[in-house]
Amino acid sequence: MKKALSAAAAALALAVAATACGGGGEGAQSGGDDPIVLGFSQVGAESGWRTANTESIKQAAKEAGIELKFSDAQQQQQNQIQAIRSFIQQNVDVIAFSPVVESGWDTVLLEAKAAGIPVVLTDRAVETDQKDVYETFLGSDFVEEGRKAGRWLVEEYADTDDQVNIVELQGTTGSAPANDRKEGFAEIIGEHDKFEVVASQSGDFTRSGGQEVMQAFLSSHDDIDVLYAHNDDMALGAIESIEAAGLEPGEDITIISIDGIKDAFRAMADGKINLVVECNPLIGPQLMDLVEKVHAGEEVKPRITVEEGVFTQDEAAEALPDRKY
Ligand code: GZL
Repeated sequence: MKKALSAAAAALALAVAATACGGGGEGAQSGGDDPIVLGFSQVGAESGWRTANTESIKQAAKEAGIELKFSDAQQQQQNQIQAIRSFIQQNVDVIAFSPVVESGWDTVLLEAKAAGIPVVLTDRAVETDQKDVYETFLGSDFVEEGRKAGRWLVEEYADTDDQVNIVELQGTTGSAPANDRKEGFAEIIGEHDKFEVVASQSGDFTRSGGQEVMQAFLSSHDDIDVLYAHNDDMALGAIESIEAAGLEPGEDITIISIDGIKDAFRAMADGKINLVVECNPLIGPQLMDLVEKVHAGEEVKPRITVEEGVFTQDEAAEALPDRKY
């Protein structure tokens, strides 16, 4: 009897499960098993970091069974705003994006809020006075990344009282990483009079931008001691200009960079970059976890930062084989 009963119970359980799984396809509202639909607006494809970030997001969505609608804004805010509006029209379940610049998002964020679609910020933050227009921010502490760069430089030049002339390759004008990395670095070196930023200009986070702006720096300054680049791609572009000028990158000009892509580790191992401050792009799994929680109406922390380190030249060769981006 017991055996027969358990077989009937199993059959009933199976029938219920099948119904739940079938869900009638009415979508998430019916509690059915339809995949979460995530609209994601990406900054662009400007750097090695961005490529790795995109790959991490696409792979994580696939593994999580989340339907990803992905849009590449080619570093134009207007394209991101249009993509977000399109996601709203498609009535996606969640919207996530990395805002190319900090300001100018209030209107479209209020539109998403009015449509009842939760928004998750990743990688870069926005400036807004509006309340509750996004659920959480997942990304790095860019001010701290700038401080890490500054602290290493102060230590590296502790034994000299000579003037230290610094040129700075800034990231995309108006972007959170450019603003914050500049702020954090200035906060630390500003405590020591010997450090002077003699030139600072945006290279837009690209290799070509870094090469062009560094060329201009070299043509107007013949006493550059340090290059502080807000990302590896600009540092790698700048190295080409430094070598073209007959100078030794990493020797004649100390180079500090941020991100930690493989090419930067290779350059460090070759003695051409002196320090890399890591900025972790592999946040896809954490993002999908947040998307699921937000979709389920669960509480999430207002800000989630990612773990990242600092790598000196003598650590580069050993670390390179384990680098994932
Ligand atoms: C940082 C990210 C920056 C990277 C650049 O989280 O927004 O944008 O440092 C990328 O390489 O272009």
